[in-house]
Amino acid sequence: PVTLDPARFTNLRIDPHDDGVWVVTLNRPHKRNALDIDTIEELVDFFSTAPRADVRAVVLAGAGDHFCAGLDLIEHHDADRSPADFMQVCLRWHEAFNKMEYGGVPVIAALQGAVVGGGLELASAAHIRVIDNSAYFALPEGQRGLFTGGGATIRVADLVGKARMIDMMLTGRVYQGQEAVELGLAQYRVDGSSFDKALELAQQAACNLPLTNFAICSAISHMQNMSALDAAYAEAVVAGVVNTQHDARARLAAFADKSAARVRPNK
Ligand code: 1HE
Repeated sequence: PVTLDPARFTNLRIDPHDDGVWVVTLNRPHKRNALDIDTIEELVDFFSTAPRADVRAVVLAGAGDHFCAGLDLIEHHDADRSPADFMQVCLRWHEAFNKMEYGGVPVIAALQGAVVGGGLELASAAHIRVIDNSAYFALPEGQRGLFTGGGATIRVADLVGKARMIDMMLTGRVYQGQEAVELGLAQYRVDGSSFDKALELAQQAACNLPLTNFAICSAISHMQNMSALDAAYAEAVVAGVVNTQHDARARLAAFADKSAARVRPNK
């Protein structure tokens, strides 16, 4: 494995736990965790390295009352970028978020307060999203004279559907609470702390075999981009590798000798 030294990160706070869960916290609460270039580069660094650094699952959180306010509008304003410059910025966002979604390490987003614009683009690249009662989702780009550039046209449209995404951008519509769960913006909503729930889910995911999680957190996303015929072929290849892995033998043996837990309905 390669080393992933928490000390090399500034805008992210990186906190490895003994069980292989790493907590990655956007740490510019005074700027509502707006995504400037340096933060994006740290996300690229972390999520490019994590799959090779024994990171078994990630909780992605935001410090303070808001998860993330999206693109750093002040940096963008001050930089007065050319079209080509901003295209390059967007390509770095895509690099970071693609490494998250396709990297093979489960990423659980713990959301509170504003999850807006690029903040929603970031959250939608996670594999599971958990909200508390303060969380709200929006795409205010339309009102700011901007357009999404961090993958929302793919991932947010995928979560809520094209028509809802267009409405969110045209009218600034905000989704929160149970409605956000029903739309698929989040999979869990808790009355208490979204961080605690996200950590619990990450700990559960970290108990799976890493190769299995790699398949779940990369193959399914890749397959969505394929024709059904190619996806079925790729599924067979992935299952060929994953379902014959040496480390799975003990789990299968435990099922065979009846010592493994059975799947039961919720109480
Ligand atoms: C920021 C940003 C930001 C806050 N860039 N600095 N995103 C948006 O349009 C969301 C813009 N932000 C907001 O609507 C609000 O700030 C919040 C709802 C997130 C939080 O409200 P509030 O009242 O708690 O904070 P605030 O007073 O608005 O902001 C506190 C500070 O954070 C203030 O800085 P200060 O130095 O004056 O104290 C704000 O300037 C700063 N701040 N949000 C920079 N976004 C690849 S394309 C992606 C396209 C987009 O993401 S467009 C952005 C959409």
